[in-house]
Amino acid sequence: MVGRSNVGKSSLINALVKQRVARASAAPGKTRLANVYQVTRGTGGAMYLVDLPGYGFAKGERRELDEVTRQYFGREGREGPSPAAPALRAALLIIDARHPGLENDLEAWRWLRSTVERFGIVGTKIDKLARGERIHAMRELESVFEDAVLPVSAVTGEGLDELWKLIDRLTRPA
Ligand SMILES: Nc1nc2c(ncn2[C@@H]2O[C@H](COP(=O)(O)OP(=O)(O)OP(=O)(O)O)[C@@H](O)[C@H]2O)c(=O)[nH]1
Ligand SMILES: [Mg+2]
Repeated sequence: MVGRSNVGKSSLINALVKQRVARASAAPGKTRLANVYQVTRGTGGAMYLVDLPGYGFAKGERRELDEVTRQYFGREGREGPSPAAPALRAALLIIDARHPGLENDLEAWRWLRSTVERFGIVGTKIDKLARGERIHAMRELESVFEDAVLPVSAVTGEGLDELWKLIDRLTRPA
């Protein structure tokens, strides 16, 4: 899970596993380290959901992504915290559906595109948008990120089944 601070990455992990494992908070900058959660599901082997620190929180932050995230996905990340081989590390870029096209999200997207083989884009907090706003926001998101964007909400549970399917697709061995 990669995304701006306070966008709802930790909440999404909790919603996906239907448990409070990750610490979420109304104050940005809650997650400071890579938190790795091993998930065992009915079929298939174990997989790891990784909650990464958000970006855009610290003032004067010069890089588009924090060092933990860069190391996790970067070439230097081979000894990183996840037992998964780097080639099997997929990213989910989590965007606040209310704010398409923020500069730091775009920078993160560009960085992922050039670094991570597989990634998907998720528009979260979709519950905060009324029907009309939502259509507009999703269209905007898909045009900015040049790809399908999955609308989800950690609060209502909308889109979580589809998110699991996306995760399955991204983590399936080639
Ligand atoms: N309405 C709504 N609120 C949400 C949703 N997801 C998260 N939130 C709220 O957004 C705030 C931030 O959530 P976190 O999950 O801590 O965000 P984060 O991305 O992990 O933040 P950092 O750890 O700082 O990077 C909390 O107050 C959550 O309750 C959602 O889908 N809908
Ligand atoms: Mg967090």
